[in-house]
Parts: sequence; C-alpha cells; structure tokens
Amino acid sequence: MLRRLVLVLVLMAPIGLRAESGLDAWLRYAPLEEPVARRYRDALPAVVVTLGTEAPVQSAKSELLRGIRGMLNRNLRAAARIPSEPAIVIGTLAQIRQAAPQLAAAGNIEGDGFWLRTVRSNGVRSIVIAGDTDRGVLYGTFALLRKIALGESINDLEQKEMPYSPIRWVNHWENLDGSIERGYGGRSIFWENGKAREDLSRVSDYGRLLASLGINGTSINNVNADARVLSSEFLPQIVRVADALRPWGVKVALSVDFGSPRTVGGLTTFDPLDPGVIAYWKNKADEIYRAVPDLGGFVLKADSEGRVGPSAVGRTHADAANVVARALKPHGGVFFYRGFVYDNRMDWRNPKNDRARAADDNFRNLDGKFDDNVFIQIKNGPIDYQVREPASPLFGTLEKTNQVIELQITQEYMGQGRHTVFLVPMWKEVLDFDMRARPGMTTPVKALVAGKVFGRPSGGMIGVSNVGLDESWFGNHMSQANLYGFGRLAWNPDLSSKQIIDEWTRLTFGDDPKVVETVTSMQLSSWRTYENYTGPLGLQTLTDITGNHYGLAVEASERNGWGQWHFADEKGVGMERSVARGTGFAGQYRPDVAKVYESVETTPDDLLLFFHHVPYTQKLRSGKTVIQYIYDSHYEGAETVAKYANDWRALKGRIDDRRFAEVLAQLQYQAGQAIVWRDGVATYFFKMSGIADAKNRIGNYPGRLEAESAALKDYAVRAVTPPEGASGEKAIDCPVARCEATFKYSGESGWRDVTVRYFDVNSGAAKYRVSVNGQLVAEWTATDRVPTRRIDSASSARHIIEGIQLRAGDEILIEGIPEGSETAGLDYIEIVPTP
Ligand code: GCV
Repeated sequence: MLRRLVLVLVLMAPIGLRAESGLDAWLRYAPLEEPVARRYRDALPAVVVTLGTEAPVQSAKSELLRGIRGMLNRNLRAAARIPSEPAIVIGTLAQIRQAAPQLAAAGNIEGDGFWLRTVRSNGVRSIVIAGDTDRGVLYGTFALLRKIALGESINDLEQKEMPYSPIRWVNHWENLDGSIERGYGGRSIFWENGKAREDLSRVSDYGRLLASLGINGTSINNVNADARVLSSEFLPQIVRVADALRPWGVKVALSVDFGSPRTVGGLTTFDPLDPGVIAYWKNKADEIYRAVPDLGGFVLKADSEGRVGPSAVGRTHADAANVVARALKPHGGVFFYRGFVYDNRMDWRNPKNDRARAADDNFRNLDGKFDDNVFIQIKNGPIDYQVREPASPLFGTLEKTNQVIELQITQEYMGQGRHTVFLVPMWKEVLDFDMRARPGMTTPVKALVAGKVFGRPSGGMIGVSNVGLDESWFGNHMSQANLYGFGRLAWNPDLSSKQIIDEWTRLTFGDDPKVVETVTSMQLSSWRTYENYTGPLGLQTLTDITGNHYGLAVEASERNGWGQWHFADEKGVGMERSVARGTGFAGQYRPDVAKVYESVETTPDDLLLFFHHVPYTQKLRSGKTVIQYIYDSHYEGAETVAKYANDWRALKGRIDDRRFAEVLAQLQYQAGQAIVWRDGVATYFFKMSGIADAKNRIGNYPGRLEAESAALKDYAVRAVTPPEGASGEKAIDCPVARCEATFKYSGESGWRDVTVRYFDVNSGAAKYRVSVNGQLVAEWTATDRVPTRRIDSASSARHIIEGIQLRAGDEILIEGIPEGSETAGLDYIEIVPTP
C-alpha cells in the first residue's frame, strides 16, 4: 500500500527539483546558488596536485574532482607536480614535506588526522590538504568539500583535526545468503547466495559514505556467524569485498564462530586452551592475512543467544579472547569480544535475577586478564538497544581492559526504518554520562571507551549499521541521519546533536531555511517523541520482545526467560534493581552513580521504572503521577508525529519530488502507527491499574465506529492477540472470497474525512473498496511490507479518504476481498470533520 501511495504522490507532484533517490545521501554535491558558487570559484585554484599513488589518496583526488564539478560546475586540472600557479595540494604530511617543503608547516598530525591550510609562498596561494596517513588525506578532502557544501569560508584555512579515538567502525549483521538480521533497507550489499555479490559497486558507494565520516573499519558478516566464513574456499569472497573497500581506507573484519575449530576445522574440540585449537586459530589467521594483509581483525559473539562460547568447555572469556587475539597480533589485527553475554533462559520468578547485571557480572573479575589487542565491545545500555536505558555499568568497571562502545544505527527497537527516530541525542546522553569512575576527574563514557581515563592504548566506537541495497540505504531517508551522526560522533563526540543534524540536513536536503528548520526540529525531537508513545519512564520499548521487535505487545516481555521484564501488575510497574530491595544492579555502578540510582527520590524520572517498581500513583518530579504520565506521553507522542507529517507537507516544492513523497508517506504511516501505540498502551495500563485518565480519553475516540459493531455480511468477529493490538480488542476478518461491513453515519451533515483502519499482513494482497450510499469513493490493495503475518498492531494500517459529504443515515460500505493468507481485516472507521 505504502509503495503505491508513494507512486501516486510522485506522479501527482508538480515538476520541481530533480528527483533524488537518496543513494548519494549527504554526498550529493548539489550545485550551489550562483553568487555563492562564484565566491568559491574565485577562491579555489584550478589545479589539483596529488602526491602519492596510494588508493585512498587517489580516491581523495577523484572525490575532489567530483565534488567541485557538482557544486561549482568546474573541472579541476589534475597534476602530479607542484606548478608555479595556485594549486590544491593533497598528500600525507611526509609527502608534502618532501615534495614541497615550503607548503608544510612545522608540527604534526596524528591518528588519521588532517590539516587544511591556505599557504602563501612566492606570491602563490595554495590550499594544502595534508593527512597523517592516506586515510587522513581522504578525510581532509571530504572535510574541505563539506565546508564548501555548507557554505563555510575556505579563504584562510587553518584547520587541524584529529579523531577522538582510533576505532571508528561499523558492524554488519549480514548473512551469506544475502539476508540481514535486523536490516530494514533491503538485501545485503555484500552477499548473495553464499558468495560476494557479482556487482560490488554498492560496497564501493558505501565505502565512500563511510570514508566521508572518518569510519575506518567494518565487519562484513553477522555476529551470529556462519562458520563458513573461515573456510579456505570462502577466502576469495572476502578478498573481493576487501578490495572494494580498500580505496576508501575502510578495513574489513570478520565475525567468527567460536565453534569453528570443530565445525570447519576438523578438530574434536574448540577448547581455547587445547594446543590443536590454538594452532587452528593461528594458522587460520595466517592464511587470511596472506590474502587480505590489511584485515582489521575478528569480532566474536560468544555465550549469548545460543552461540557457543568458552563456558561450554569450562574456560573464561579471557582464555577465549586471548587465544584468538594472539593469532591476530603478529598481523596487527584486533579482536572485538562482545560484552553482550547473557542467559536468555532466566527464571523470571526469582526476584534477584536480572539480565541487566549480566555484562558486569561476566567481565568484572576478568579485568586486566585480556591481551592488549582485545576490546570488550559493550552495548550502550545493559539490556539491548531499548528506547531508553542507563549507560552500561561495565564502562565504569573496566580499568585494565580495552573497551569500545557498540551503538545500534539500524533501528531494531526504534521503528525499523518505518518511524523517524534520530538517535544522536540518545547516544550523546550515554557518551556524555559521567560514570564517576575515577576520583578527581570527570569520566564520561566517551572518554572511558576511548581509553583516555585509564590510559588504555586504544578504544572507540562501533555502530551496527546494516544498510541494504535500497537506494535510501535504510528504507527511510531520514534514517540516514543516524549513520551520519554516528560517524561524526565517532570522530568527535563533543559535537552537539544540533550541529550534527544541521550539517546533515543541509547536505541532504539543501539550505532552504524552512526545510532546515522543519527537518532539524523534527529530527531533534524524534527520539523523545518515539519514547513517548512506545515506552516512557524507562519501561523500555513495549514491543513484541520475543517476536518482531516492531509492533506493540506490552506483556511480551513478561513471564519468559529473556529478562526484559517491567513487572506491570494491578498495583504498580517497573523493575526493582536497587541493592536494598531489588536485584542489586544499581550497585554495579561506581558509588557516586549507584547512590543516585539506588533510591526512587534521586533516580531521574526518565529511568524511574528501569530501576524501581513503584505504585502507579507514585509522583514524578513534575507532580504528575506515573500512570497519568504514561497516558499523557502517549497522547503527546501521537500528536507530535501528526504534526511532523503536516510540517513536512508544507515543504512541498522545496525538496525534490521523489524524496518529498517518500518521506511524507513514511511520516503519515508513522502518525497512524503512533495512534495504534497510543491507544494500545493507554488501554493496557488503564485496564491493569484501574485508574482513570484525568482527561477521560481512553476508550473515547471521537467519530470512531468499531468494525465489530457494523452490520456484517460474511465478515467474522475475532479477538486480537495481544488484545491491545486492536481498538476494542477485536477485529473482523473475511473467511470467504468477499465480505461486507456497513457502517451507518449518525452525525451532523458536512464534509468529513473517513479513516479506515485495516490490517495489512505480509502474506497476501487483499483489496478494499469503500462506497457511500452505493457510490465508490476509494479502493486500494494492501501490499505494504511489515514484519507480521498476523492481525495485530504491527499490521494495523490506515487509509484516509478526505472530503466526503455525509448526512445522517448515510451508509458507508466496506468490501473486503482477501488474497493469499491476507483476510482483509478491519478494525474500525473514524469519521471526523474535514479540516
Ligand atoms: C545479532 C539483539 C538482536 C539480535 C542480535 C543481538 C546481538 O538480541 O535482537 O538480532 O543478534 O542483539 O546483538 O547479538
């Protein structure tokens, strides 16, 4: 349905700006407005000199040519020697010192950093892009192009930048068959049918995006690893992908399976202390490095969600990590050992059990036992990418072990590319959070993971990206801001969310002030908005935890071993994690932080229910009760998304038609889903608590007529599971070839908008036809793709028919025509005055 709607909107749009697919993301190099372009043309030399022949430096040169051609409509002349006229000179500092000492200033650059300078020598003005490494040259080039695209002056350049930390990587959870675990932008750019894709041009495009942000490494297969990646036969496939990324300075890493010595190595064990296993890892690393000498290293998910790990053979995580790390060490490789180790079969009846404790419990006693090329890769929060979590205590625990933070760019629990949620503000809260890990200094997470607090040799940030073959990369143009923001923060975590989104918006959609204002304010508020309707106060995302992680299912987290419990009952809600009364999780933090989380009074409202079980009548700092906050935040969230869609609509003609239409469709869909969440969560808690909404909104939906109360021909009424997935807890579906539901309008006469709330499951393409007094007013086919085959909140969709003249007694007939396993389900219609 959504795709059709997009197509219709595209066709209807007036001829405007050229249609853009989103493929170039923030590297569009759109032509600059004439007076601005002229200024840059005057300031820029006509020649570009490239010192060095290394692939990233050559990429820098071609990128510069491409960018200047796109933005300024000028073709720079490429040269290998410094001319006597003004030139842009690009190379490493060492190369520049050798070829043109007059252009190199005293001083140094470190760690993939760059230096942009305007140099006047012998009356000639040059622009020098110097890098510490080849990568630095590339990063400096992208920085110069960004400055031009953002309209910043390049007249007297003196800008030196060094990244905050050496590890700025992304991970990909891509399976060798081309599917992606938790990917929402189509099939894998790397793999197809067990091999690297024939055409790897999208990998190269992706490398370019990564390089523009300073990202220098990526793993290319799922952490739920297929052991085949380590087989000798597969090696040529890895070589091909590494070749496609190398020109962009992006190293490749592999996710490995800890059982590989046995599953593909022909051994009888994978015990890391077994001499045969030690030899297996060493020989394997040697073999891979012979083919890919610049391989970044390995990533491992062990003892987690069914993956084998050292516990199966009575060894520690340190034993496991060090054996693999020692195999990588001679080649300069690093080993990321994921801190995401937990038991997903925990007994929920034991009030001391707590999944949040797992990372710290597993690694605390091993601090100092890991080799120096091992990194514990720690998710931002102690659970699993929920809409709000505190920073993982493990960041503050490890002193003698390297660590990196793992952030999730792909929006697994955050609306899966169907909801716009800009995650940078959330990441910043964690990165800036002071863990109080060392007396006498501030110890924010960003400094801890960079190794700056305890003097570790290295550290950094890893983002789970999972882009796909869709031209928009993520299935939603707005989601690109998360990859952009991740990269910018990995380079410099001190940038503000505002600055990042401002840059991204202008690079992605242009400089029109109304566009910039609309997009930036939407993006900046979008995380809070999403939290408002999916899981406020630290409840975590109230989604289908054991299923698709997308739709609403408040109790899916409960009474199972996955440990994402919120323990809502008649009296109260929240998980008690204090030391005094709960699981003791709060005590895993350093004392100053632990004290804050220990008591209800000092825990911030946003995390209250993460740390404490409280009565629904518990007052928040605002004076509002917890239950009223749950109601209000859901209404507020849904209203805000409706406003996003309206605000976006006002940008028509200011953004190219294609992206305008696609984002509009996405926001309208999100606005519809936010209502489903609002109604479902509010009803659930109303039923559970028995406490009325002070504004009396629950169950009172102006103009809503339930499908189960319509006059039905062949449609059958059915209960929906979980009940909060449908209005009135019921829906109707059609067990035969064609069914009818007739609604009688009993309101005043006038122009009305009619919303039809139906169910669009992913196993068919049912048709709907709507007539008023026998006159057809709308018809559509339900072909949207959402991750459910069931009639539930995830498949809940809406079709709005605007401007119908209705009089009391008019009959609205909906015909449902099932197709495949899609039964033309209906939830309700809602009739409201046309605005
Ligand atoms: C790759 C969550 C996700 C899984 C993912 C896992 C992980 O549980 O739902 O899909 O597995 O995290 O990070 O390993």
